[in-house]
Amino acid sequence: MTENEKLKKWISEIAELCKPDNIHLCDGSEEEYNAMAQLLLDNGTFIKLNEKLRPNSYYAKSDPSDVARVEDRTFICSKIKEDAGPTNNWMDPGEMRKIMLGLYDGCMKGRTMYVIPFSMGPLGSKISHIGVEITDSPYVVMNMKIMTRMGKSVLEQLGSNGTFVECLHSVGYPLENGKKDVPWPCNPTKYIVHFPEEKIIWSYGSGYGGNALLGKKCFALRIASLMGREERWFADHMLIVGITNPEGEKKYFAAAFPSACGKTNLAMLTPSLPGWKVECVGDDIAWMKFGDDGFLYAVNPEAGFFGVAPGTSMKTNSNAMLSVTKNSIFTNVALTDDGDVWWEGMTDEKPAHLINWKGRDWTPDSKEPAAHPNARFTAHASQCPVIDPDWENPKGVPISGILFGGRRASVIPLVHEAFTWQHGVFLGSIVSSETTAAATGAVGQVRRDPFAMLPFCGYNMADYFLHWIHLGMRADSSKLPQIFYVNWFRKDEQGNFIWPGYSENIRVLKWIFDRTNGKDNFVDTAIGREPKLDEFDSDGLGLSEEVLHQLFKVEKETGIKEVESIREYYKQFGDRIPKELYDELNQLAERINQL
Ligand code: O2Y
Ligand code: MN
Repeated sequence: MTENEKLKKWISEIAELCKPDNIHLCDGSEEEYNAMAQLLLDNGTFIKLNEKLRPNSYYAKSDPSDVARVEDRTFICSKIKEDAGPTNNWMDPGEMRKIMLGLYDGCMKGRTMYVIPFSMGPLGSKISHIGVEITDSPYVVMNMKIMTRMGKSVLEQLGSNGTFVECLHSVGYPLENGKKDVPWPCNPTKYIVHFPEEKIIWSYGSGYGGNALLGKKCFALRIASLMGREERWFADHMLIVGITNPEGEKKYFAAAFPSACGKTNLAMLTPSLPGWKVECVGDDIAWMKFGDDGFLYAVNPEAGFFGVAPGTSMKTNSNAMLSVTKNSIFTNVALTDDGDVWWEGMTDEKPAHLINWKGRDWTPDSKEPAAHPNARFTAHASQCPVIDPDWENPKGVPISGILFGGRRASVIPLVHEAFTWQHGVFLGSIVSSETTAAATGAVGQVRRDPFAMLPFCGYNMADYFLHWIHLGMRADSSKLPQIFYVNWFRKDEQGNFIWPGYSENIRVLKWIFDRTNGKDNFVDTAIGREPKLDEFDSDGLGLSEEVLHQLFKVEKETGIKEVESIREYYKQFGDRIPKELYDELNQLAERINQL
């Protein structure tokens, strides 16, 4: 079993509460993975994909009620409500404990309880941390095998007295008195709960994605953000890329974007400019700690991609497509007649017939989509053709620049740089994006998503801003990453995108890269440093002078409105917003008024 005292005790406590028929301690072996797959095939959860077309890969469709993270059921149960802040759901920890213990009582009857020891980050790295997820879902075990380093090696690392984050998960579908299982067990009652003081995660009722793979959003962001505040490091919703210029110089960058802004596409970018190379360290989460040399180092705590499938194609992200050619799990995509997968946007031509994610016949004339908009692929990072050679370096990779971004049709230019770290934290705090058809609610509404962390910060977002300011103050400013803000989505008056995006984004990265070498390729504007137009590489794009100006335009009228909107948004945090951010806002207002 395990020699770890804390783990032994916890396993027996949870077994007593959840009352499973069996307990299985996961060793992380291929045999175990295959055995789980067989269980899921036997249960009708999985269909094996055509071995010739998609070797060693599986297809699952979830219950139609269990298709995405449930933000309204996600809670930060700190002792004091204000510590969770106005942007998190909160409940008293004692009250929540009572509810959850009631739900967990006997919830694994008739099932096996799987114990998954996992490491977020390369095993043994000073930046990494260990968790143990207890779950009654073999689908979760298989996804955790791809998304984390898990099993025997982690138990060895834990030893007899190592510590770990407790992550408890149940689909909430006990099989009592001979009740038959269903392909996607789940429960209409769902709770995704975090106890920040104890650093414990309790999840109930969902088998999907971030609700169930507790190493990802729950641990690597919500709980890790708390750990980072205590231990002076950053847990952030950021991709990490290595960029090499034609002269062979390599630098690493981290970038935070709200959803539907092409994060995975940027993480695996195929540059249009000759001689430039982009390599992927991670596509979703970065843990960043200061090294003994004073520089900031990042690791990707994950070992795989849980990427959104619709919209991914050989044109938009060939490296993601090539990452999922084998050994992958697909959830809520559509099934082709020859036993492969398909989703909207995958090919120009739509297949004549499919089985859609609801298990119904589908043709191009169908009214409902083939794949659910949040359909996912799970694939190991090592399968990515442009995975960075240092993606598992226990030291992490040194970060030269941090990018924030969002989807804005106007107001925000293609790229600007913060004047200082503090100004950069201000830019992170005001990240905003316009809603797309993929999100619920009205299309085109501006939503603030500070640091792209709104659903993922384990404590009061205003205190999180202060944490970023404090770590910057403590650091050697000459060694801090420079901070940038990008917007690929600016539109003209007719509503057409004026920047080509995708592979051409390397042109923006090139300017950023040169800035981190101190190149004098910028002009100061009211909002930050922007490219000197003759120093920005737009050769061959065929953009008119007018369009180029429009890409970088900062206007007084819209700028004043933006300042007002930021003031309004800051109000919800009351006096917890750091004074430094109001200083930045007031200075911005002054500069804009002088336009
Ligand atoms: O719906 C889910 O559970 C997946 S959400 C997700 C998955 C991978 C990367 N990012 C996200 C996100 O919501 O930011
Ligand atoms: Mn994400």
